[in-house]
Amino acid sequence: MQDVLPASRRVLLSTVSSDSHTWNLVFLQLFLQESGHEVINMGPCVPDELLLHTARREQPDAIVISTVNGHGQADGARVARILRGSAGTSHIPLMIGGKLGISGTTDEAIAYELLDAGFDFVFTDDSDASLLTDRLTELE
Ligand code: B12
Repeated sequence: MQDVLPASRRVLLSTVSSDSHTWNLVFLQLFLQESGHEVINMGPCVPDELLLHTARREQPDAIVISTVNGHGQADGARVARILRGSAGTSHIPLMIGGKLGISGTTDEAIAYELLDAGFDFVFTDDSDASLLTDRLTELE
């Protein structure tokens, strides 16, 4: 019997404009690449406009945003609305994860706010990273 390999996705990996943390991005890049996905890593402190233009140009299979400085709640919601409201990016699956708020705890209310702003999937800090690869593999 032949093994069925999971689908390989082209992922645009970013953080939000205020967030200078970098090792979360390095971790996710390596994790996704080792899971068979292609990653375009935009690095820290990505301005909304740069993310918008890069997503429009690259047409990735998914945009994954990692944020840990606590401002993902506000910055993530803002950039989701921009990506969702723009021709050329509104159709791209959008995910966010990390430490989403400033309280340091898992806040379900923040997750719902981010879903409401336009994210397809929200991963809280205690989410198993394998859930991310599951969601990527399941994309149409
Ligand atoms: C190193 C560090 C810094 C360095 C960053 C250097 C760099 N270039 O990366 C410096 C000193 C610059 C820094 C600054 C700040 N930091 Co800092 N920092 C840290 C520290 C000590 C380690 C972060 C790290 O590298 N972890 C290793 C990586 C691999 O793990 P991770 O970031 O936790 O990510 C994991 C998960 O969150 C998850 N994950 C992350 N993203 C995603 C996305 C998806 C989709 C999924 C599925 C999972 C996922 O997977 C990762 C691996 O398990 C943490 C405390 C800690 N011990 O975690 C604080 C911490 C992240 N920092 C914090 C804060 C508050 C700040 C500052 C605001 C401090 C200040 N007042 O200036 C600034 C913000 C700067 C900015 N503009 O963003 C807080 C955030 C609090 C919160 N969100 O509740 C923390 C948690 C410290 C604390 N306990 O208060 N920081």
